[in-house]
Amino acid sequence: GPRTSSDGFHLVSRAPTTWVDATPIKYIDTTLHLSAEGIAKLTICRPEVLNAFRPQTVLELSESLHSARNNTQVGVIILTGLGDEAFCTGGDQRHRGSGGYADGAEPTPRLHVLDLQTQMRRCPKPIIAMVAGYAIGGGHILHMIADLTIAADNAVFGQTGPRVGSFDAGYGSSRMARLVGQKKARELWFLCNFVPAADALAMGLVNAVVPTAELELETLRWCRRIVQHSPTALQFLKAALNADEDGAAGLQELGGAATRLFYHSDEGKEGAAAFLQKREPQFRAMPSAR
Ligand code: S0N
Repeated sequence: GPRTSSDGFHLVSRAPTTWVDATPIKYIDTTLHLSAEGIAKLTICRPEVLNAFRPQTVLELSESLHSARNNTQVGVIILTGLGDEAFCTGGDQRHRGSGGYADGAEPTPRLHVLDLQTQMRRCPKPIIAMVAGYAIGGGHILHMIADLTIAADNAVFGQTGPRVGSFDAGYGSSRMARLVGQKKARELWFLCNFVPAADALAMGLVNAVVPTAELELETLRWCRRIVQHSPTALQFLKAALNADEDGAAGLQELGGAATRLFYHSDEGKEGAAAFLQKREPQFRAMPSAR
């Protein structure tokens, strides 16, 4: 008969984890949870607007992502929305004015979420979008930028830009075309039709679809698998896969990761040591791969 799977993924636990609430006291729109298993979870908590984001929401997500990145115990980051109705429905249209989004705390309106997109893309740790319900507009783009997406069977994906007088001509366009191809990307943007979970899976827009009640358990299984793996290998793979799309910025990311590794080598250390000791570096005496 056919060989059974030998990658061992079926053996990885789908048990619940114990979340510790690490949300800073000042947060009002989002939460941050940590698990001792090396997992961070960022949750948008605005179910009354289907988890649409306002500037405050984006600011909090950005701070949490920064803190999860800096936390050496964290190996993988989940981004999600509170409840089963929505992952995120994009920019809160009540906060949209001329020139962007504002909630009174900013000198001038702008598109805060673009900074978050870049930060997610540059985060050296894998980010998993855990999507139940709507992933629409700017929320759909956040899921596309996440490294992986696990969807509940009630998930719905799509853009509304042309319907509400908006568009994302950055990652929201280029990333989508890479994921689903130019024809489908143009269909999603031009027609603003929504895609149900099963179709999203067939299009390559998501990695897996599971019953809504099992969404977090299955996502945890993927997280547990990832945290078993070499963080440096994962960082380089993310940077390499980004570099193919991100031009000079992508090369900077990949190159920076390489430089960081080089600093650990005898040859790298010799340069700094020689400078500080005011002597000529002895690079040729160092073991090297050449
Ligand atoms: C998701 C939809 C289709 C769900 O419809 P449904 O099931 O009928 O529910 P509703 O009754 O419509 O929603 C329940 C309550 O939630 C509120 N709500 C939902 N989405 C938003 C939102 N985005 N902003 C504010 N409120 C929202 C509803 O109003 C309702 O509240 P009540 O009961 O009080 O009336 C449907 O809700 C829908 O179509 N939502 C709007 C989706 C949308 O258009 N999102 C914005 C799209 N644009 C972006 O996200 C751009 C993001 C961005 O920042 C950006 C990035 C790059 C470049 C440009 C931009 C840019 O903004 O221009």
